[in-house]
Amino acid sequence: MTNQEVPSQQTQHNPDAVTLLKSVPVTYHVLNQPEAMTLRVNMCVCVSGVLLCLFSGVLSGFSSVKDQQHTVSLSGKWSLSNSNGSVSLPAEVPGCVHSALQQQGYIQDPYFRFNDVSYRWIAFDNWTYSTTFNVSTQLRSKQKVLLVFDGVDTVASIQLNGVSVGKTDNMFRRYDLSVRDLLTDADNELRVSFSSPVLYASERRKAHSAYRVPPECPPDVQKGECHVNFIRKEQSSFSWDWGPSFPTMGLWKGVRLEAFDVLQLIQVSSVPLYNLSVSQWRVHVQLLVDAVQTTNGQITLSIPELESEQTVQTQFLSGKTKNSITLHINTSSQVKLWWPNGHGDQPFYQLTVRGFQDGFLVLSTESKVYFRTVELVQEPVVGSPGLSFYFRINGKPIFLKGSNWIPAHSFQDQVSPAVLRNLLQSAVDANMNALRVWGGGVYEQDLFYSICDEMGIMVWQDFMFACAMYPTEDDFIQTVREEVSQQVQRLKSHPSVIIWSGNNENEAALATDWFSIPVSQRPLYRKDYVTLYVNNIRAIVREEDESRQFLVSSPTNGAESEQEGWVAANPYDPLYGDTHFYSYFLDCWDWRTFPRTRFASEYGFQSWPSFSTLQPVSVKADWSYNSSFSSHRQHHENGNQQMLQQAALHFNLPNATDPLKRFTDTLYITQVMQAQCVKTQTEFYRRSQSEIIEGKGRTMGALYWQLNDIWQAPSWSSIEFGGKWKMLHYFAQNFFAAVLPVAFEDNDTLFIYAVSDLSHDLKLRAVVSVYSWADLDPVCTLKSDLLLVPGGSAAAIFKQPVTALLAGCGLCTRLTCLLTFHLEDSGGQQGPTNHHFLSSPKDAQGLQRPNITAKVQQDATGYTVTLHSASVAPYVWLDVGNVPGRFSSNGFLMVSRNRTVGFEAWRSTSVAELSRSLTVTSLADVY
Ligand code: BMA
Repeated sequence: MTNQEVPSQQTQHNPDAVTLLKSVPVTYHVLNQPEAMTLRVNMCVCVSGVLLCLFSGVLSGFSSVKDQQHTVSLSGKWSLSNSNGSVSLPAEVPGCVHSALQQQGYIQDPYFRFNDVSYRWIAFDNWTYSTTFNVSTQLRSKQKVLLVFDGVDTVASIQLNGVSVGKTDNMFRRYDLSVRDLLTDADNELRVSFSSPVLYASERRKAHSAYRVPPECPPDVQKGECHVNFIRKEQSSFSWDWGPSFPTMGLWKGVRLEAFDVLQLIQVSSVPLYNLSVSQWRVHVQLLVDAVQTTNGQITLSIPELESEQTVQTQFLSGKTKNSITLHINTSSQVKLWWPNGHGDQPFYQLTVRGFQDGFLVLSTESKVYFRTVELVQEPVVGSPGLSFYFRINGKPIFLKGSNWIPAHSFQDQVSPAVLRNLLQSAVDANMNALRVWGGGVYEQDLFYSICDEMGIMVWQDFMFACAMYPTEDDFIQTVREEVSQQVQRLKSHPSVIIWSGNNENEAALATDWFSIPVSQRPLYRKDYVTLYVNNIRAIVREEDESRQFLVSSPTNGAESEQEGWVAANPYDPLYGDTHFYSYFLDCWDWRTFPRTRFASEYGFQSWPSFSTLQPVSVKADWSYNSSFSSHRQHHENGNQQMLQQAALHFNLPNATDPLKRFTDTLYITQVMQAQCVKTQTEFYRRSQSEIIEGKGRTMGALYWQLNDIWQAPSWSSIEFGGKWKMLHYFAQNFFAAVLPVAFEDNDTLFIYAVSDLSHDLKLRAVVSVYSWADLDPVCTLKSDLLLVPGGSAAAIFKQPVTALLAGCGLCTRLTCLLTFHLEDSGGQQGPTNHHFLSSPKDAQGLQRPNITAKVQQDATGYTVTLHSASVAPYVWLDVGNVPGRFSSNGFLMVSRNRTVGFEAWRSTSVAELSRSLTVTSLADVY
């Protein structure tokens, strides 16, 4: 194992320097600000090789000190063995058993074909991680030494040098164990023995004999394990309707020793709060500190860039305690605000925190502070019996555009920074400004939230409870309480996090009786629900974080649910709160089927990933839509049939005689269906933002289900496992554009709305072009009058009966023609060009094979593909197989003879490779 001793916070000093410092007062200047940063060293002494200095004057940008803390990382190579010792191998920490077995060649890729089932045994065995390490005498001489585990997955007992030092039962908690007296000069042996999470969950279920806590098991189609609600672990790790069952075990985050004499800073958080009445910002800083003994001290906070500094006297109490201090920001400072993507920049300030004891510096840390306010507005709506439900950031109502985030891999150790960055960049590149971290996965790693801060992605953060009832035994509640308080402390400094939500769909599960609970027993389950989410989780969140609201569930009626005793009669009520809506059989091209909700936090349709994503985990025998592989990867009951049924409403289904072509065409048609369905639904939500119709509307959020995938399988995602964009993600780029024209028909009248997320008003007109399916030149073009479209609104800009429109346009009928349209102002086109089909493409007359030819080229800006088409081609899809990267646009309607798109490669490639790999498919090609 690696055994690196790193002094944390302070730099090691050369003892030779002591003489100099002792006799000559030295003044340190920090570059650029000599005055503000002056520090006098009055005296220094050297104790056990550690330099202790007494300072006076203004401290900043410098640290040295009494309490030299040591961090010894215990991450690296460990040993791993199963319960009877038949398997024994090296294992990386952080990591998990499955990853270790794969890395050492004991198992194949767990994602290959049916391996999720073949490797089921792994999670039924018990596994022990062990390591030996040495520590210096210096470290052992410290007053306190903590053995810190940032994440233990999940049920384990920990032994140091043969002595039991702790037990764990919650993968979402950090554990720190006091171990100083157990450390020796010789090799120290650390063992972490994991119990099978599957067997543990089942034992907990048995122990809870009083009543069942449903669902006991997942549906058979998921091929998963039972009773996941009895273990505080990623709920989807026992299988989900888009994911495999890999109940992991392991040290999934870092392990280290922390040694100190005075105190140890465990967590620092900073929450900016704005006082409207005096127009002043303050930053509420909380330090979670572990002190060896109670001492008086002093804490200094400063944000030099805002000329704000504050020093308070404090007491560091013995043990683990929170110290809260408020830094008032100088009112004359111009504070730059953090904005969501598309609404402004994401500036931050550096906050410096220093703690002193008896004049000695005992803690020192720096962190980023982003200033923004967030409000969830639930207030009466004119013309409606319900309440509004929208977010106001820095006083500005913001329409949330985005998706839902699930774990990016079954094995969290394989979620690299590059994977996170790529997925989040893809979200931003599709004009998203929000993601919901869904409650059946994990609280994401710090980097996820830091990237969201940087990119302006707002995060709706669920607590990790999903689609189930949960037990409320005392030990369960206690571990959840610790989990919640640690997670809130860890995440609350991130401006990206705008709301906490207690769980995924558990209010709905209770209210609409998913689990057939007898009426007489329902009060019991309601009581458990309120105990867990309201009396415990909500209470802790409110105590820890006054800057954000807490919703008990998603979906929920929010304030109305609270009125109804936390479980509303209909949590899906479009008049209140958020909704989740799925309907696979109703025609998704018909906007009337969608609820005109205040906020759509989930909705979606499945599709298959592309062939290049499936190929590495399958063999030739699997490459048909009816293969056992295709059924095996589908975890949603009847999902494969549902996709084809929905697709068949508007498209001819692929019927090629060549089996491989038929398979790839079918993958394509599922993506076309999904992209078009989610487009229609999202456009409906965006155009509903300014209207109230029959009390419903003022929709202020559209987060489709789901952004990413956990493995290579059919799902609701818009990005495939591995990062490849599905057609839906390319569509999202357009349907989430800041300025968007949306068309729909109501009683045979065509409406075009202009939707704008901009802050300023626009004067726009709609330009509508009518094309014949058989011809690449427009039949006619219509223009509306200019209309004022206020920033942050949706306005009807064009209205005409379809029959009149077609009659004025030559020989067009619904079957022979289609429309494209865009918005323009005096400066030219605003937003993307959109289209509206007047009939299902399967009924279109004149649609032909376009015989598209493509030429790949490379210029100074990168790779381009120039297409040439012989006729109108819907859903033109470019695919370069397994060359990772993305096109500038894809899946588009081609109504021109030529079109050039860019390709951004994510690794080095060549014109030759791209030309070889490129396929171009359009709708008529699969008929
Ligand atoms: C919602 C989500 C997930 C699920 C998805 C698709 O209910 O919260 O639980 O994966 O629908 O069924």
